[in-house]
Amino acid sequence: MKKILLTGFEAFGGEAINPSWEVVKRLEGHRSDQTIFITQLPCVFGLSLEKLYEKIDEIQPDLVICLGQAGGRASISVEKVAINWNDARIPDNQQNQPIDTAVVENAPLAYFTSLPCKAMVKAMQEAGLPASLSLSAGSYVCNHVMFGLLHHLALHYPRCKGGFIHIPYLPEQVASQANMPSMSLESLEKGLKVAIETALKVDEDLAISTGQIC
Ligand code: PCA
Repeated sequence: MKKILLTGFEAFGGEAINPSWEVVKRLEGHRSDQTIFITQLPCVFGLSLEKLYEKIDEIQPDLVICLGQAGGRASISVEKVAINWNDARIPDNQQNQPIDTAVVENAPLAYFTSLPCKAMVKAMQEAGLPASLSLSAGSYVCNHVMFGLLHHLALHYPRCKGGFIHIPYLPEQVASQANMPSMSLESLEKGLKVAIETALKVDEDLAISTGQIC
């Protein structure tokens, strides 16, 4: 029985919902060979990581995938890299706005995901869903959470795979905006199921090019 922890964020930046939490709620539950646990993270520097570490220590999962909204992106993007740098474009949900600070002092400058990211992207593409590899999770709360996750796993849970997936807006978030990409909850759910299955079964990532966004 594999234990999987999925996280989604609360809404931020003036939005009423966050698609990452909407889709994660649909994925919770037991299946024959796996249990998916979910938790919502606050869109707050520091506090988001405290909550994530608490859940990981409680559940002791085999796989952790954190999800977040990337408004403006058109595909489900599996993040390759997390950097040890906070640089907030807008204040978080508790009005913190760190500029040019480390996520974790005296830690590596960056981590690569331990997910088989190319295999996950390819599997979603083959299932007919727009998916790509992303080379930057930004420098806001999502990158902060991804970096903290990979540092925590490297130090305390080296056998647990972890990483981050950014997802587009939901259609209702962009209904009045011309030319803003979105993806339906049904497609997001389908894509993430494929991504999770692939993350569980593939240990060595594919040596192929899948198409990247920078
Ligand atoms: N997206 C933000 C933080 C929370 C979320 O869903 C980000 O990309 O940093």
